[in-house]
Amino acid sequence: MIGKLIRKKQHTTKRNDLARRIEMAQMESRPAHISIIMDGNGWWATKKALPRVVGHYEGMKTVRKITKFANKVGIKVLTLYAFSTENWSRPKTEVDYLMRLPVEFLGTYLPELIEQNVQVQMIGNHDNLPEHTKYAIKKAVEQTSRNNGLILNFALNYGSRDEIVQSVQQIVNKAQNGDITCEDICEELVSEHLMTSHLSDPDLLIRTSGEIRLSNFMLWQLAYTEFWFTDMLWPDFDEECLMDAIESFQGRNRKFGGLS
Ligand code: V07
Repeated sequence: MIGKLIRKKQHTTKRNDLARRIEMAQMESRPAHISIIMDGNGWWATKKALPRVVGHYEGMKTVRKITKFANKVGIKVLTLYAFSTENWSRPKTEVDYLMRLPVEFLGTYLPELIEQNVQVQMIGNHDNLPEHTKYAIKKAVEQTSRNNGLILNFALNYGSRDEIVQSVQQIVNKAQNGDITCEDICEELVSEHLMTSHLSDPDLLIRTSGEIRLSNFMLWQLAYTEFWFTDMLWPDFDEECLMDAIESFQGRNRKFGGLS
């Protein structure tokens, strides 16, 4: 009985603490755009002697939790690295499972996203995705296109070098057609030809699972971004972890504010 009361008290304290942290964070400039490399899902499952796909499923539930929370904190854009161009080299059964997750996620949570005024967007090359994946995404993008809350931007079959190559091809094409000259090519023009042309660059990048690298993710866009790495595996990542990252970002920004 006493144990139960203590646990209840701890739970309430934690919730109040988080509410206080959100309030504090909202008093300072928040990162408008957060990007996350959601790593450690397979390892999370393997550690528990479960099939890797169980980790992916749990990771999907974390996506829901973090989206809801980011929206509540007032983040404008959340870009999530869901599937890289390199992920095709995984076993076929795992790739097939991963390609079902957008369908599963949107089948379950699309009504909730609509209710929360979230706008679903996508970056990556979608030509070679399975039809069921493409259909689910197209529907979600269409049905949320008039929402003006958080932009939930999934990077799916995305590779940054691939994106830069595509941008260069488009620019050269315009130059050959005489639409632009060599002198017109500048940083803004390159940015305008990336898949993120309509978005601001990320202010904060988070990578879970202890890996300290970018793995071909938003190489151009991350030029001035603050990085935050954690050993936490993505299925265990929660609201408090995101607040830790946001507070760390605000702490770093404060220092720059003092100097400028
Ligand atoms: C995937 C769960 C999260 C951890 C990373 C790997 C596994 C959500 C989506 C998704 C994608 C597009 C969309 C709606 C949902 C997803 C893949 C993998 C391929 F419109 N989670 N998640 N897609 N994982």
